[in-house]
Amino acid sequence: MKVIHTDTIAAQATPPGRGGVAIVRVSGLRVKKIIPLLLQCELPPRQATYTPFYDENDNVIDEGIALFFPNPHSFTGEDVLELHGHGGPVVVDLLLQRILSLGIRLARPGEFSERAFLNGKIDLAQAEAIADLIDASSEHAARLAMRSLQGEFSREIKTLTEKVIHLRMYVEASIDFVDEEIDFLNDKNIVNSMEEIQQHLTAILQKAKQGSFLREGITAVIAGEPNVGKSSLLNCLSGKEIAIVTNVPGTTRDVLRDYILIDDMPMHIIDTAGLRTSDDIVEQEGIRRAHHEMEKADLILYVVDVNNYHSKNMKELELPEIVSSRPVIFVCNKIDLTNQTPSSDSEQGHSVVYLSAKTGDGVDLLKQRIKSLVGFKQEEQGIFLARRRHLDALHRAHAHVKDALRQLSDRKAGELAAEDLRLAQLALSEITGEFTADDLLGRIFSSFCIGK
Ligand SMILES: Nc1nc2c(ncn2[C@@H]2O[C@H](COP(=O)(O)OP(=O)(O)OP(=O)(O)O)[C@@H](O)[C@H]2O)c(=O)[nH]1
Ligand SMILES: [Mg+2]
Repeated sequence: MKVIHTDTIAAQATPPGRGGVAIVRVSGLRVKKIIPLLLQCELPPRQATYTPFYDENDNVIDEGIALFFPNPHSFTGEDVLELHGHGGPVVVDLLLQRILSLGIRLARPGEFSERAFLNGKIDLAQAEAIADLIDASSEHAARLAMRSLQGEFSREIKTLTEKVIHLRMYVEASIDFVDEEIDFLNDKNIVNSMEEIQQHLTAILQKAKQGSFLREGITAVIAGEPNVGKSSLLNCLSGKEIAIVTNVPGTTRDVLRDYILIDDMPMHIIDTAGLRTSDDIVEQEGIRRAHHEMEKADLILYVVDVNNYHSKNMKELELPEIVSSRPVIFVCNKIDLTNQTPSSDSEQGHSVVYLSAKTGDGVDLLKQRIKSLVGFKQEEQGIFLARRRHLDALHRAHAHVKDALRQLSDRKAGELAAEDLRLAQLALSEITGEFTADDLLGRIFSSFCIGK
């Protein structure tokens, strides 16, 4: 589907501020008209031309390289002009003002990518991969974003969607031709295909989940009683003196945050107020906030002082209820005081790491434990840098296929199974953007940078 946009858009594609080169990009129907006005020459397609850029009084604003990409062979699929000039904020502004005076408007964030999507140059997952590549916080994430941009994720989703469509057609045809005595409800092929699709979906979900850790990071909340060394652990993990550490119980009141990489896995770490009953109104608020953060956490690092811990059995620890409903690692801190060696164990079904936040001994073991607990693997083969919306769509597709199987095997309801397959197909096609609501598109592209 080719969408014709009547208005032509322009924006600086390079970051604002001073730099060697700045690029201004223009896309749309008016590009051909403004080239002679702006450059006083014609541009051959896709060839670099060194030329002055003129204002309305024939004064030279700047000079540099001009490139013309006639449609459809451009990023947006429209006529595109790129002007590479000097990277000074004032000169770029003058050039943009001149372009805007020629009946062109400033592009919204992500509008070039949105046009590329609407003109069928890239699908939605690829458009998102562009933003992810720009925003990548590690080499690993950047490589994965590039692979999605090249269409690897989309291809996998399309293959799966085709399998669903194929099966759906088969089921629907079987319903229509019941007279021909095709006993499709007992057709093993249908059930087998559904199970195969379900397995395929599970595998993709697994890879996508891995990728979503890489893209969005996990949130780990450090919690525990006062004075056990929570803030010391935050400082140690982040390598900065973020939190105040004192031997006064109840030092931390506010929620403190940092963002770190554990071998390329991004993690938001949050330090919280020590949990205890307190009459102090400020501390009470801090404890309330600590609970609030724990409720949202992907992982809780529950810190205990090893000196107290040893005298207790884990069962005797007075844990807040929330701790039992989240993945948790028990961090037995201050082993330097007991001369223990760092270790990583499982005790009564819980992950326990013995370390010293003061000396840093054992902190690497904690990092390894965090990675294995969230299922993070270093190898990137087959992982997709998925967004939450992709995971959500994959989960829905998975649930619909599961329902379809149930309709067929338990209730012998062929029509309902066909409907479930249709819903599974719809959920999958949201990922590549074949069926996506306009407001979702708006939300996705508005988070892009201007000029992209
Ligand atoms: N020897 C030793 N002391 C530690 C260790 N970790 C923390 N401490 C000390 O324990 C005291 C409390 O440390 P914090 O990091 O402030 O503890 P906290 O859990 O954040 O305490 P609150 O904010 O009051 O809840 C400080 O005196 C730290 O120096 C450790 O591994 N070994
Ligand atoms: Mg603290």
